[in-house]
Amino acid sequence: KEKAVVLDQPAINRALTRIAHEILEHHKGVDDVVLVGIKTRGVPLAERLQKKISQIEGIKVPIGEIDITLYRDDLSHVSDQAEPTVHTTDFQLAIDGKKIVLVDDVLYTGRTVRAAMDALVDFGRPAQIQLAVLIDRGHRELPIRADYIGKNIPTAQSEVITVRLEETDEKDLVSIFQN
Ligand code: 3GP
Ligand code: 5GP
Ligand code: MG
Repeated sequence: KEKAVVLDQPAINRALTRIAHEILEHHKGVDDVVLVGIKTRGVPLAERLQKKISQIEGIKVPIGEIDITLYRDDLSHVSDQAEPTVHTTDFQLAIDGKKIVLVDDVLYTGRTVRAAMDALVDFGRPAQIQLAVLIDRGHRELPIRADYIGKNIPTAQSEVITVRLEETDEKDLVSIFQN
């Protein structure tokens, strides 16, 4: 059951604009910055950040994607299930010495991000890995945190955040559901 809208389309857009500025400010530009979206919805979010950074700075940063498959058949018992593992990666990107910003829609236990970091360090030796998420819903099970956050939403474990994006779901809307 849908309980509340957390971010509407303008709010999502403003959060991503802010994050684009924060990335530029932190890195003092875009030198060696690479955006890597975690499938599925991290990918369009990374593309939107790439577009915003290019509108602000006039430079198109490289972008990659990574597919973490969750071997979890019941999403409501996420943390009881097996570890997420890397499914496929299309890494034509050179990541040695790069400052990678992983991009995902929701940060929860941190296990997906851990798997993504494992995959990245298998590919090369990035200078730095940061994390940008649209929503941090809490309940971390690993010592992982995001560097750039659209919105912190304290949730109950039984709640689920639904992220809909125009690219995948026809409209931009983040809401909170109670199973
Ligand atoms: P995403 O691929 O865009 O990230 O995990 C697969 C999909 O299921 C995710 O889409 C995510 O949006 C959705 N999902 C909704 N609730 C949960 C949840 O509690 N855990 C996980 N792992 N995924 C969830
Ligand atoms: P974690 O590995 O941190 O537990 O979960 C991160 C991944 O699971 C994210 O890619 C995200 O898509 C998905 N996820 C976890 N919880 C939720 C949630 O409440 N809503 C949505 N939409 N995705 C979630
Ligand atoms: Mg995701």
